[in-house]
Amino acid sequence: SGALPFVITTWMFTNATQAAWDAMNIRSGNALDAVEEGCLVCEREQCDTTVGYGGSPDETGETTLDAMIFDGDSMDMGAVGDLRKIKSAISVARHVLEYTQHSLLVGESATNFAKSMGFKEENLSTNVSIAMWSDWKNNNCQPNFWKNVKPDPLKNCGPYTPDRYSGRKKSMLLNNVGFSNHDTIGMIAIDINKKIAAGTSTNGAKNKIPGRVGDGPIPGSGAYADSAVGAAVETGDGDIMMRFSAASTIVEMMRHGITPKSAATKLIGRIASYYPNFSGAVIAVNKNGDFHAACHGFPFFPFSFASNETSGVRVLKIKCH
Ligand code: SD4
Repeated sequence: SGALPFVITTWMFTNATQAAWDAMNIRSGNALDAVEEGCLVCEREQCDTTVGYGGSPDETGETTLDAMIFDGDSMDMGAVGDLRKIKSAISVARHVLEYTQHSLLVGESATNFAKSMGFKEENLSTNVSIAMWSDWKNNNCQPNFWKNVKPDPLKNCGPYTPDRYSGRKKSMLLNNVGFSNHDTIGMIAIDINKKIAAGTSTNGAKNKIPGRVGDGPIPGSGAYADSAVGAAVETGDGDIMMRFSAASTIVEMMRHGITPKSAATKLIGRIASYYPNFSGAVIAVNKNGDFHAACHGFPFFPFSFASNETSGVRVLKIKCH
């Protein structure tokens, strides 16, 4: 910690972390460019199949994307939720930031906005996402996100296991540590001018009800940044985490002198006190580059970071409660 500039990213999305680092240090971009370029790598690589196209089909089989980018100097941001048929959600979010006075655009209207900005309309389904969906559908499992409707235990409705779907690259499985429905990329970058930016990108939750938007594009929930204080990002069960405004709560705690470690741990503990079975993780960073992660509901949480002190990208793992 303490070495700036600095990039930190949820999970073992090391190529994304490297791209963000290079954006600042080779291509002399700012923290915002770093977050966009880093998240774009995951959208292209379909990190864990939970970022980008071809993952998390909704009840109708469609993949939809959520993304946000947050500028901690200006407190300006842009986000898209339930974005359809456009692959690079983080760049559409950047366009919302750069070209509009809005913060969040959703659904088909967000698609139309993206098209008007020159983005290409594409089908986000792949053989893998269609296999995920038809497997769920054909096993006649009940929807996963309806209260009081449980899957039939006699049917093959168990948790999604990636190896059941051929065509999925081995490298895409590395990050699956018992947490296969929720792997947002959340990224924080601090550049040489001490500008802090944060962002998220995800295809949300598998078998979600159409129209569902997760925590990712919600300012103060999926990510929050304030260059005067620090930033936080989260990953996990967004439907639950959204109720706690985790990222902005952590930043406000740090503003009042609480350490990243204590802020992250307290927030995760508070969510767990209501939802003992939730899965999720947060990363908190202060403006000096001190960081800490906290997690719940799975054995451990890996994340990666890069600074002048790490030659290349380094991966850390913390144990969860
Ligand atoms: C969501 N939070 O839409 C996202 C998914 C996720 O880590 O975090 N994955 O619920």
